Amino acid sequence: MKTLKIAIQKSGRLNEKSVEILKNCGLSFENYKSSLISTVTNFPLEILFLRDDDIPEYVQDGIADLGIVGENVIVETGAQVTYLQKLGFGKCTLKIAIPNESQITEVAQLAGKAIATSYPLILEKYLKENNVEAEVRTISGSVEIGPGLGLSDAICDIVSTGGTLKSNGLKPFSEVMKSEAVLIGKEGSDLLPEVQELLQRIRSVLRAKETKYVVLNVAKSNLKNVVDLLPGVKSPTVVPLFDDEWVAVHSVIAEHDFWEKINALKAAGAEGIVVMPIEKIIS
Ligand code: PRT
Ligand code: ZN
Repeated sequence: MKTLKIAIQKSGRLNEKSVEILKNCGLSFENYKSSLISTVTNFPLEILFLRDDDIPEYVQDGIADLGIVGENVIVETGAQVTYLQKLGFGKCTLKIAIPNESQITEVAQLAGKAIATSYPLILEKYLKENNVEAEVRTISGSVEIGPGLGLSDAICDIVSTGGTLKSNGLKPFSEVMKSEAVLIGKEGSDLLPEVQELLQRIRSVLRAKETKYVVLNVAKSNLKNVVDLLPGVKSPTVVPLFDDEWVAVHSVIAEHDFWEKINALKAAGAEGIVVMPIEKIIS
């Protein structure tokens, strides 16, 4: 059996969630902050802890079989890799932002302006697509102070809450790309059985995150109304109670409309609703 290598961020915004998803897949490994490599004891896998910027190329060149990294970094490095699975964390948007007092209202008005960014390739492509000739100034960090220092008229940077822009007197202007953490693999190669196994585990963890396990009691006279609201994995489980006028219903419900569903269940006669997290859903 081949020992796979997966590259994840050593420290930074994606490290904790990357470790968490691998642990939730049932993988046992030590997560020493000082080590660059960790061996999984119950799966043929080694974990490489790297700077996120290096991860796409490690995977492209086959030094690592898999990687977890933000889409913004993959696109900026230009590495040729395959997206195996979006992972639902590290969500952010690369945006152009301008000073609050700026009069610019259209992308075309960026012509001739200087834009500071750590993402020159993505920004240049965006400007080209919009037929705008602007000066791209590459800086490696603290891009948001560019306009205040007179270094640029605008910036292009990652935004998540928008707090950093606000505290630097900037406002978002246009969206360049959305990003989240993705699992990547080498381009053009068939998936090894070990990779398929890991991918199946990751997908079952992601599915479980989107759903909750619900147990509720309902009078038999209201059962049909309650069951009509519940999908279950196939269909809800109905269990008799000691009081034979009542039953317990077990089901799963989606996270995205959770409260609407709970309120509808209560209105349909559900009582004693217990909600539990699900660890994995294996299909
Ligand atoms: O050391 P290493 O090179 O590995 O890490 P890094 O410092 O380059 O990256 P890191 O850990 O900061 O971010 C890793 C990845 O997280 C990024 O490539 C994005 O895919 C993703 N991500 C998600 C973010 C953010 N959210 C984010 N908010 N990356 C950076 N930011 C920064 C942004 O640059 C800006 O300075 O946070 C600030 C804006 O945040 P808000 O909330 O104020 O809008
Ligand atoms: Zn980095």
